Amino acid sequence: MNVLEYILAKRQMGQHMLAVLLDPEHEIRFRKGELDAADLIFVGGSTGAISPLFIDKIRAITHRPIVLFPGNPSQFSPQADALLYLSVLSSRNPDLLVGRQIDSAQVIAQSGIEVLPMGYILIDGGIPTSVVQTCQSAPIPQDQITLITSTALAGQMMGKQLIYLEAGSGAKNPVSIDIINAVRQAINIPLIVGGGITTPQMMKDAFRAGADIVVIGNHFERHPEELHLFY
Ligand code: 1GP
Repeated sequence: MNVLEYILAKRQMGQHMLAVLLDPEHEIRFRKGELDAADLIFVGGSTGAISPLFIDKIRAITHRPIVLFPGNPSQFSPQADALLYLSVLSSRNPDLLVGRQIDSAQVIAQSGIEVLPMGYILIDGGIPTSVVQTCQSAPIPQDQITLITSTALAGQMMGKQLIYLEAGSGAKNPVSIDIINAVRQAINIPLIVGGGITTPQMMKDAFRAGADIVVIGNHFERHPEELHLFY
């Protein structure tokens, strides 16, 4: 079963998924088996390269699928199980919409890695997050729900297989319940939500509003021992 089939199968069974985001520039603080409490392991989100050794280290401690979530085209490692092949749909910068994808297309295709086409929508998280700086693209204000919903819907109609609503790592304001709700009503592909989620209740609220996958990075970097509390 590939990663998309795994996600769709869980979704069909009505199961929500927790993705733990690991930064390749930081030490992995989880012990063997602990990450199995999550459903997916995302790797990336910073500027640092992703070494094969980093993927090997994760594999040594968990059987969960390892999915690349690159901050730039150099964050690629064929050792992972799949790649979130993202297009920043909230941007009007052609480089983020299609340019970087073209630059990395040949290498990715030749690697044979599973590619997951994903519409990535930056939403204002209340503080200047690194993802906004990396993308150099303004996030959509949280009150522009119609624009956010239309952007997600356009992504689905363009053939994306996943939509990611991103408030940015360490966001003060996570993506609101109203936004998740509205986007859920509009699309029928898996919906990922992340940025600033730090408690089991916040995760559950996002699931209840319609998120299929919640991504948590910062909180588990500080408190890896709390992962089991989220299930
Ligand atoms: C960032 O959405 C992810 O890309 C996770 O954000 O680090 O705030 O959990 P946090």
